[in-house]
Amino acid sequence: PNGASVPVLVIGTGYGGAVTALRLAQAGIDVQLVEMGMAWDTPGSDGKIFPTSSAPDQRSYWLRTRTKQPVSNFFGFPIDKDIPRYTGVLDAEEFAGITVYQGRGVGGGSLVNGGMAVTPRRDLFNQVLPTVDANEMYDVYYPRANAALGAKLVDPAWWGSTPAYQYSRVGKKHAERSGFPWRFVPTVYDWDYMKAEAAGTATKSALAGEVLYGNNHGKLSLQKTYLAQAAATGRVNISTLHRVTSVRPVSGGRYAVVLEVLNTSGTVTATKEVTADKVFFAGGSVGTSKLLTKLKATGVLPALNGEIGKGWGDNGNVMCGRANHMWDPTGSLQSTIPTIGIDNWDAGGAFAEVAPLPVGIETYASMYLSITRTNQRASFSWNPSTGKVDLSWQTSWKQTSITAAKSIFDKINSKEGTIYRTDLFGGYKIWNDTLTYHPLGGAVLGKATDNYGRLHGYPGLYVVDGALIPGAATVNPFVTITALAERNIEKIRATDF
Ligand code: FAE
Repeated sequence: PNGASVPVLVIGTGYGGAVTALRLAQAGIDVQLVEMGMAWDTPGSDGKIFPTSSAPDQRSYWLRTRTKQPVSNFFGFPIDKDIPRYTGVLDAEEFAGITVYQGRGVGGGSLVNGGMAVTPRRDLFNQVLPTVDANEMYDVYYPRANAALGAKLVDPAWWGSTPAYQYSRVGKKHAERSGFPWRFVPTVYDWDYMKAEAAGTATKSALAGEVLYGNNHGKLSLQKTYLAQAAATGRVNISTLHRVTSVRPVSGGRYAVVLEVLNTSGTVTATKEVTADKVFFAGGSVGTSKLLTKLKATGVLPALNGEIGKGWGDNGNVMCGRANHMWDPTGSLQSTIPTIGIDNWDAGGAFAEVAPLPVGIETYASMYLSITRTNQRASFSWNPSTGKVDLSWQTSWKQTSITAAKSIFDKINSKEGTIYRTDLFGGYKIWNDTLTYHPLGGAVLGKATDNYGRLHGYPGLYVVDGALIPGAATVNPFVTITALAERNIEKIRATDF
């Protein structure tokens, strides 16, 4: 309530926020979580919490009046449509040079993501986080994170025979025939549930195209893992449709946090102020960076250092599709949960996930989301004339990523005698080079913060999310975000409480 005083306030309920809440609560500390999105625990009039993926409705998007589908065209035809403005689950946040997709609601990105739980290669770790002890991470914190997230490998025998992974098998075959190493990656989907979906004994979710606008079943989102454990301690409270707009120091080394209460149309219906001993920023790379950039520039937190808003990257994301021959169908049934990655990091700077195109009919398309090596980094800055935070990313910077991804797919196309699809992203584009699913950085570990996420200039303020990671993770990022949060909160709990 307005005027309340709490020991710990956590802004955001994604990976960083969920880890922080659980570990502090287990240590006997009361935690107040604040989430701008909805709870996603109540079915709509159709009896489902999340909408059908083939029929996006207002639940699909965060405060948009038109959908913005990452694969925007179907056999060349645009498929976006008007929807009512609503506090939906997927935010397609548009900056000048890039659209950044993010989850909104209790669970953050875990509500909408593909569930690929990938640990970076050990030999690449110090390129990702140079100031972090890799031995500690691989011995303690990655295993702890993967266990709590419920990351598991698909049963290879089932994978090898189910129609739902025909597209993955084609992807693997083509990688192998061009000499690229590939590997199974763990995921956070309940594999027994997916087998039951395939057998027709459970309500379909991954096998019904659900993922981008939420999974009604099967997905081990944070609501089912970290946040369920946190709730079980009895020490965690979550306020939804509450957006933090300001954090300022007050007497006694405490902080006043200003919150806007939203209705489901996104209108602010009330403003509250609460005080906290400690505030953890867990709004995700973009959410945390925007907030800190604004608070520094507007003189609310002037002692934050010059690294705030810097070191932001897109994890080198670029998307493409290939057109297979008639003898290589990818299947009309495609599980939305990817299971394999093609590793050409050393030779070409690309790790490509074999992605689904779950449209319910045979498309002969092989889809890929590539994560690539790129040194392009953008900065957030406060724009006083619009009252918003801008991002300096330029679309042309994706060329490095396209070149890296081509190191895999040009070779496969030439080996298979196939071509790129030009009917998926509009304008005959081969590459979707205008988006990222993996925003990282903006309050980088060891720069904007100390080596454990303590913000310079303000004791009691911490960054605990993807903003800490300097722009790239070499693979899909949520396991690294989770493991880093595990490492940092262990230290902070032991020394700052
Ligand atoms: P995040 O999960 O984004 O949580 C931040 C939370 O804070 C959100 O719930 C926000 O609504 C909330 N918030 C922000 N600002 C405020 C504020 N001012 N006041 C109150 N609340 C606020 O942050 N990663 C993988 O590793 N594997 C995948 O397969 C994968 N697939 C993806 C697919 C899609 C479509 C998308 C969008 C992402 C995918 N990701 C994947 C990325 C992954 O979900 C992302 O890196 C993490 O969710 C980031 O975790 P954070 O804790 O940083």
